[in-house]
Amino acid sequence: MTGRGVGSPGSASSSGTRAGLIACASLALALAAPLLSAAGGSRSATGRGHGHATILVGYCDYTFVQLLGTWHPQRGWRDPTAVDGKQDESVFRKLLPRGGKWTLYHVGRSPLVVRTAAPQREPGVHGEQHYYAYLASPLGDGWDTRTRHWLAVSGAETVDRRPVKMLPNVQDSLVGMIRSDLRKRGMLPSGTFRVTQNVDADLDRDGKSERLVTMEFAGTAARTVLAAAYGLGDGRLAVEVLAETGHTAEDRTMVRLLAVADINGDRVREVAVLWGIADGMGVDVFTFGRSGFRKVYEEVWGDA
Ligand SMILES: [Ca+2]
Ligand SMILES: [Ca+2]
Repeated sequence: MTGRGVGSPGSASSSGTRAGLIACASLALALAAPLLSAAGGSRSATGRGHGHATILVGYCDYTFVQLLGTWHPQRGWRDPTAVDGKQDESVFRKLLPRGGKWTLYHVGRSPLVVRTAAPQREPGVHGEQHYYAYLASPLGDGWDTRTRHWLAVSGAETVDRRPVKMLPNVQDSLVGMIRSDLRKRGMLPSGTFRVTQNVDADLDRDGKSERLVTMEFAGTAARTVLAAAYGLGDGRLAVEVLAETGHTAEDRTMVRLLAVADINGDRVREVAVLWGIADGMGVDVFTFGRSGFRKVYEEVWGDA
């Protein structure tokens, strides 16, 4: 995998932001769990201004960081094509300088800080450009396939060190509510499933946790669904499917929660999803707000 592209962003999953609502009195209990102690996490993003720095968002595996997109206080979220629409090499090199400092996030792990060597650009098979830089010191061996992938952020003033609570991978009451809601809406296959990721995190700092759950269904309708649930403040629960696998050749073959961190320091955490297709991989980044989740990047690359 060298960061070579197989397609352009934009083929968003049809499941993108389909939200449903559940009325449930017990929800307050489920979602009002306080944040884990911030002890040791007081250096989290502050929400203060960033000046005019552009924040870079990338994907990292063992050896390289690949640019997914950028965030700027005035320009907002932009994908690499928008950043470098004229394929201006100088812009690219300015965005990814040699010795660039990146913070790596992975759900369930403490942030890592790494530096990159000189940047490189490589054309994808459809003519788009992919931007990446090898790590000055590769992460090395010892990372398994589930922890070799990280979300990478550069240019941010702060590091989001608040803990993300990894819950037991069991069908607890909230997972049951999510499953029931999606089943009613025809968005889940029947049959047994297992929970492979069950994460509590206060995305918007309102003191109440949001829930992110990955469910893997077995059997003839085998499928993986990554869903999110959040309270609306009036006793109702909203449920969205952020990513899912499918059965056609173009469908995703794997989806997994990659990272939960406040990339741009606006006090609201973003959610990154790693996914696979038949001949490549990709990452989606979602923001979270009053209207739920919104996808701001979708980048795909492959082995071709
Ligand atoms: Ca919250
Ligand atoms: Ca944020």
